[in-house]
Amino acid sequence: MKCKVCKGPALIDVRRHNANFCSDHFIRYCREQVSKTLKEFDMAEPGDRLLVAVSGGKDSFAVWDILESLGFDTNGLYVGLGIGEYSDTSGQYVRDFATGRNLPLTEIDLRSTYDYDVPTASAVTRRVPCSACGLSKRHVFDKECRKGNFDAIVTGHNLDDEAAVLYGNVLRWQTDYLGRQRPMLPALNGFPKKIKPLVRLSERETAAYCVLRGIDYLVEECPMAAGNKHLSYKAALNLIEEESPGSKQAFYFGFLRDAVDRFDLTTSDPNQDRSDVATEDSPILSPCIECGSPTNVETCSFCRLLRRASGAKPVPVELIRKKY
Ligand code: Q46
Ligand code: ZN
Ligand code: ZN
Repeated sequence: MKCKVCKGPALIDVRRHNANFCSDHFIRYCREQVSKTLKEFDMAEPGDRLLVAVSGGKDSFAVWDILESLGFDTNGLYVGLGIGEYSDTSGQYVRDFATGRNLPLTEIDLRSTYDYDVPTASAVTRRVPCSACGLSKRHVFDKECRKGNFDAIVTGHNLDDEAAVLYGNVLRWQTDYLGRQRPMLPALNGFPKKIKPLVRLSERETAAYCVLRGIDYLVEECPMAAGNKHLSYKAALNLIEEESPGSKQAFYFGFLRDAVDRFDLTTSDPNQDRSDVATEDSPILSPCIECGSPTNVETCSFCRLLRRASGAKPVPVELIRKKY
């Protein structure tokens, strides 16, 4: 196996591009893919200040490292979710990464800032853990992005993540969600710009990138992810990809090219507060009466969650895991 670029011994194959790379050229390939994505979807320009949401896993470290290498002014943001040992360990990985590279890091811990954690919020609101978690993270991301006047909030979603979400949404024709599956959501109506620069890289590639860059990441998955439908969608797509390399990329990028514009970015249902994906065509947004975030209802969903979860008796992770 020879590197496509230098013809030296290759370390990794990227079957969907029919290419093999040595370590240096694989790292270069990953950075080029991100650079191409940033331009293609109008995500960021040189000099932009980017707030990178980091979890301790391979994807968020890879995107942070790549954006740094491309010369962006980055700041990490870690949200302590209070998911038992998993959160304690992931927080330590993030701190070590930031300190080791001398990168600025903002930490917001849900328990010490809002007096709740994800397992407790899930129990008291009867939301599945990932729904309570996603709502909390989105609120903190938006708030910190506005507060720090960053140009965009960056998340480490990769090609496998996006293809799996798309697969699930298509399987059930969740047209409300299909419209928001863009790798770049512009800043609108008081919401910051949101970007996913890793959508051209697979999960295997972000893991290999971290290994080759000597990045120590948390391999363990969040214990709340078990039973998450996306895992089975990923497994299904992996089978197809194995038989026909390039299928995931064709599926996701074909959707972005030919179909995403046919779906609305927002819902008109006032009971579903989807203001985080608001556009010019959205229902009128006004400040949440409690936190001031833009919303299409009186009190935003985060503040409604907060009312019920904040100060509630903490619920252990194990109890929630058994339930879902
Ligand atoms: S952290 Fe949160 Fe994920 Fe854990 S509870 Fe679900 S959403 S799985 S990215
Ligand atoms: Zn090479
Ligand atoms: Zn609010």
